[in-house]
Amino acid sequence: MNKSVNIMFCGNDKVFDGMVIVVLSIIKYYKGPLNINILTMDLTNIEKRFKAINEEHRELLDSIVHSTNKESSVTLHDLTDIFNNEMNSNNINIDTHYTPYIFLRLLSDKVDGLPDKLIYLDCDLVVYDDISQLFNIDITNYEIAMAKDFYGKFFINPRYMNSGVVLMNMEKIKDNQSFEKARAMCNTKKMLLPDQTALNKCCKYKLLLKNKYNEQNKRHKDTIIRHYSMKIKFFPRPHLLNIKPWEIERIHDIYKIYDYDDIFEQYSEIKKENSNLMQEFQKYEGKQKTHMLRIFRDKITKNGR
Ligand SMILES: [Mn+2]
Repeated sequence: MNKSVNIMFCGNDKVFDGMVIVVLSIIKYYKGPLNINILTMDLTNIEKRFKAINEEHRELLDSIVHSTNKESSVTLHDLTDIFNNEMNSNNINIDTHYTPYIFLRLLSDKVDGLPDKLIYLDCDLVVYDDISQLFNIDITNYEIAMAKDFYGKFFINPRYMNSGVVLMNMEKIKDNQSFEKARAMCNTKKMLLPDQTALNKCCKYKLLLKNKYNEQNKRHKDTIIRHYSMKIKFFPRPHLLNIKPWEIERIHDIYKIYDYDDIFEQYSEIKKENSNLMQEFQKYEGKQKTHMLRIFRDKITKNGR
């Protein structure tokens, strides 16, 4: 049996479309076994739309990865109880522009059955080359490995890293109690980008990844992962642009990106056949966008923070 590439996704059913696109783009280039772990939770008691990823979603992803490798697997982990115990009741960052699902990956040290080494991936990215290149990077002596944050390196600090792609060494993370510290920080300190800032601050041994593993601006020749995170545009006036990889028309019309149309085709086919599991409207960016614009303006006019 080949060594598998271990992947972790986090979220609710709203990001499932993104997960499908990430997985389709991974198996386009990597044909070996994948061990995919999804961390999810049901928070419908907080908001109706906070629904967990369910067994049917898992089966669909499972059938997708099996199309290229029979040894691949998809496992669902329900963290509702763990989250409620660790972060819900006394978390001062809970009621912000972000959903509580951003905290899931900070709970991964509490989950039984996760592999010791894994790649956490956001659901708003597209893989353009063999993912095992990232997985095989040696992080024996580090807790995590991340690439720089495209805007954070200007606005926050030059070493500020983006948490959309994180190669994790779970053993080291547990030994150093890094995520425990990160959770405590999120529960007690008001932060603009809580989960990402906590990861940056509470993990002591971080390896800096090359930008090609988490390219947030545009695809270059060597780009392995393109992360479609929010963009700041200056013309005709400063504004934010948040186009996600599953928004086919906007990706085409605004970004003029056509280089994963084959993935779109597969995605649309899957969506047609599984409309009950996929999203009709995926845009829940309103609050987040307003918040980010405020951070951005504050930084520029220097009256923020
Ligand atoms: Mn992202």
